[in-house]
Amino acid sequence: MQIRLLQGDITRQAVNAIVNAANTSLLGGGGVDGAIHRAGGPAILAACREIRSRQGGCPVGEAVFTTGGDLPCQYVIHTVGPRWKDGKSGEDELLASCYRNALLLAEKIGAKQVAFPNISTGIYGFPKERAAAIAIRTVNAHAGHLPETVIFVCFDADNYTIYQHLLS
Ligand code: AR6
Repeated sequence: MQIRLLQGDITRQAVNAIVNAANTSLLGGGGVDGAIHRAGGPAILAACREIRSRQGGCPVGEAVFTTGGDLPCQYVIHTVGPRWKDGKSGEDELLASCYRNALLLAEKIGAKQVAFPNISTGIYGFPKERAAAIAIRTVNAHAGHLPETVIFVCFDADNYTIYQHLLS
């Protein structure tokens, strides 16, 4: 598995699948979720509503997938990160589950390249360094399966610097 790092906007990534840091409602929100729904158009929300009617949203730590709509990617894998509380409420395990379940879903749909944002490190307040270590560890543990390429797309300079350091 190849791991790549870049700083930028995940909605511009022409890969098989990008991952969304959604919430349990799957109805959109701020941050990267808002950006994905804005750039991807109504087809993504329509697909999310269909999933909601089937299974009633997406629990924290799990993942579902939809079309990429108008985005240059084929699929969006929506996962729901944990809100940071005190670090003793299962946040680490739930964040690892997000990456693991998104990767398993990517494998299932045959996605060769997958781009991840820094799940939970924005509105949900997860400490960035701690989240990056979990993300890298969980992606490494999935090596040997699809996807062939994982791209960490950092939006903010802090995350980019942290990943640069941890991946070097
Ligand atoms: N491309 C890549 N990364 C981005 C982009 C973008 N266009 N925009 C923001 N980020 P956040 P969370 C980064 O807040 O913490 C939503 O309202 C951002 O810099 O998007 O998991 C959902 O609906 C940060 O590093 O997600 C939920 O309610 C990372 O994406 C809640 O926010 C995650 O920040 C989820 O909070």
